[in-house]
Amino acid sequence: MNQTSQRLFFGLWPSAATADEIMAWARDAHALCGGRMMQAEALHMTLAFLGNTPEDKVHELVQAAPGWTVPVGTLQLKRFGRFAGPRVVWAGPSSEDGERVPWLDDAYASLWSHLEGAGWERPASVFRPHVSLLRKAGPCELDVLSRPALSWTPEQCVLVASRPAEGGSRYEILVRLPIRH
Ligand code: 2AM
Repeated sequence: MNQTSQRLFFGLWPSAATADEIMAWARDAHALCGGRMMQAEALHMTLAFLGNTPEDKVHELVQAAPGWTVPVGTLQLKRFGRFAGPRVVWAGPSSEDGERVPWLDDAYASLWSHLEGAGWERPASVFRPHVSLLRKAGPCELDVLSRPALSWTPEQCVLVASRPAEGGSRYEILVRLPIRH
């Protein structure tokens, strides 16, 4: 196929072991809310969504991103949440600073300052870190769900192409960025 653009995003990717742990959250949420459960290998936390990107820009990013170091720490997934519009149910982090996790905000800012240097525009919307668990979920009262905090130190920050596939999207990792603990 002669592609003219690719749908891109940057995200933090869990190891297979952490993804298995996150799937326990997805199963709890699915029992309550229904919808379509994410597959373990597709779980991630989006840091920057770029959307449809022309091939020349994809090429530029693939060349530049291996030189961008992203600071990474440990986060605690502690809460379930829901985006009503896209009907997504997610797992989200908390810290002593409430819902903000300082190193995650730093990782977001660091990645976006690299992207701005490459001509991309930082979104005006607030960064709401989350790992999507369900899509097309029904309305549900998430307060009844609780799980022990799940500790996650992301091993990878990656540039990913999202391709349409049966039953959802298929994600292909294009670049692994260096991380700094
Ligand atoms: P999600 O992180 O809430 O699941 C690839 O599509 C990834 O980018 C998904 O993880 C998705 O949402 C996120 N994404 C899709 N469309 C988006 C948009 N318009 N703004 C921000 N993130 C988006």
